Order: sequence, then structure tokens, then C-alpha cells
Amino acid sequence: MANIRNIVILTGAGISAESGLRTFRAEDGLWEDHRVEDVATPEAFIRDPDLVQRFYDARRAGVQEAQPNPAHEALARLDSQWDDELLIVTQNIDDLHERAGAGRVLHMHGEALSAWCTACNARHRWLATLADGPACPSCGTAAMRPDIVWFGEMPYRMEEIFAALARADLFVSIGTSGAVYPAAGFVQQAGAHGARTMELNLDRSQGSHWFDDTRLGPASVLVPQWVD
Ligand code: BV8
Repeated sequence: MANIRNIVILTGAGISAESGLRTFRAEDGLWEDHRVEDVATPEAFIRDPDLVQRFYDARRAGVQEAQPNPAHEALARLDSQWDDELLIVTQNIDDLHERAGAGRVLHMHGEALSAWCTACNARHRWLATLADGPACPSCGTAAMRPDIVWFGEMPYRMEEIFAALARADLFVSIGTSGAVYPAAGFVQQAGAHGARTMELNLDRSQGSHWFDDTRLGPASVLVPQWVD
């Protein structure tokens, strides 16, 4: 990758699809079982906390059963070899990037394996269920929610992401439909600052027209081809 120094990679549910984790907007998609407003908004959590907790308890269990695929492994190789700036901004709440060995990962929509105490604000690595109302290890109250960014909530570490996009020479989007903001707008921000932009996806995304280069196919094939 001649004269490329700083890279930002955005990943979405599609990079984990071949690890068996369902995406959101396919026919067998995750939301199909639920209306997104019923499980991924703060209002849903107030209205029916048990439904929301059980939805994420099931996602948390599924994440622990899944294994990284060649796409996650290729990005981990790139991360370990790349001497300049590289940031994997993931919309995914699974830990497959980390388990493949990637270090520079930023979960902008939170993490399935993290619990957030709404009483004392502490965050805990959490592998079990939350629907049964476990006590917060820090303050002892039964007030923990999934550490997930729901619709209407502020994604994590946005300033850090915007700064990385402003410095990027290359922006690569992998396995996302480009349906959810602000992530769907990153390609425009990177391009406006002069980055080359590339999309690796199974189908054309809603933002395909913003990319310099679009390659269609499964991430487990396209990402190793690009990295190696
Ligand atoms: C916010 C929770 C303010 C965790 C998620 C109009 C304009 C701008 C914004 C809005 C707007 N109307 C409403 C909004 C705000 C809203 C939004 O964007 N709504 C959408 C529906 C229009 N956004 C928000 O509320 C966000 N917060 O805006 O705060 C703000 C604004 C700016 C700056 C700061 C603050 C919060 C959004 C976060 C919501 N939480 N998830 C969870 O349950 O997982 S979003 C949810 O959808 C997922 O987390 C995921 O990240 C996201 C996007 O889904 P994808 O990852 O793209 O998955 P999808 O199924 O859609 O697509 C999969 C793709 O993979 C497909 O293209 C497919 O072809 C491809 N694929 C499949 N298999 C493979 C493959 N590719 C390669 N290989 C394969 N094998």
C-alpha cells in the first residue's frame, strides 16, 4: 500500500457473519425476531427491561460460542505489522477482533461482554446473564444494563474517531450496510480529508457511491486478499 501511512477500518455485522453471528438487516437478521425499537432503545429498556436484558443475554452467549474467522485474523495480522497509525472502529459488540489478536480496536456501539451499572457508573467484564438482576461488584446494587449504545444514545469515543478520520490516508469499510449513523457518514468525512476509500462487502451498501473502490464478496475471502 504505497504512500499510505494512517489507516481507519470500520467493521460491521458482516465481518462476523461467517463466524455464525447474525447480521441485522438480512432475511434471517437479528431484528427480524424483534422490532429494533423493542430491544435497542433506552425507551425499550424502561418499558420492558426483562425483554431487553434477555435479548442481550442471548447475544452475549452467542458471542462466547463464536470463533474469529479469516477476516478477523487478517486484520489482526495487519494490526501487528502496521508501524504507522491504524484503528479498527467496530460497530460490532462481539470480541472477535480481539480474540483474533487485534489490539487497536474501538467499540463505538459498546460490547456484549461488558455490563454497565446505572447506579455507580462502573463497567464490568460480564460473561453471565443480566436478566436475573445480579448485584454490581462495585456498589452492590442490582442496577446493571448491557454496556451497549442504543438508538438515540451517543456512540463511544466519537472525538477520537473523528480525529483518526481526519488523519487517515486510507478508510476501509468491511461488512456494514451503511444504514446507521454516525458510522455510515465516516466514508464522507475520511474522503473530505483526502483519504482513499474502499468498501469490502457482500452486497453494495447504502453508501457504496461514496467509495473510490467497492469489492463485493465474503469478508473471509476479500479481507485476506486485501491484507496479504
Ligand atoms: C446517534 C446496538 C447522536 C448494539 C446499534 C438520520 C440521520 C442521521 C442519524 C439518524 C437519522 N435518524 C436516526 C438517526 C440516529 C440513529 C440512526 O442512525 N438510525 C438509523 C436507523 C437511520 N443513530 C443513532 O441513534 C446513533 N446515535 O446518532 O447519536 C450522535 C450523532 C452524531 C455524533 C454523535 C452522536 C446510535 C446508533 C447505534 C445503535 N446501536 N446496535 C446491538 O444491538 O448490536 S446499531 C446496529 O446496526 C448494530 O450495532 C450495527 O452496528 C448497526 C449497523 O448494522 P451493520 O453492522 O451494518 O449490519 P447490517 O446487518 O445492517 O449489515 C450487514 C452488512 O454486511 C450488509 O451490508 C451485508 O451485505 C454484509 N454482509 C453480510 N454477510 C457478509 C457481509 N459482508 C461481507 N462478508 C459477509 N460474509
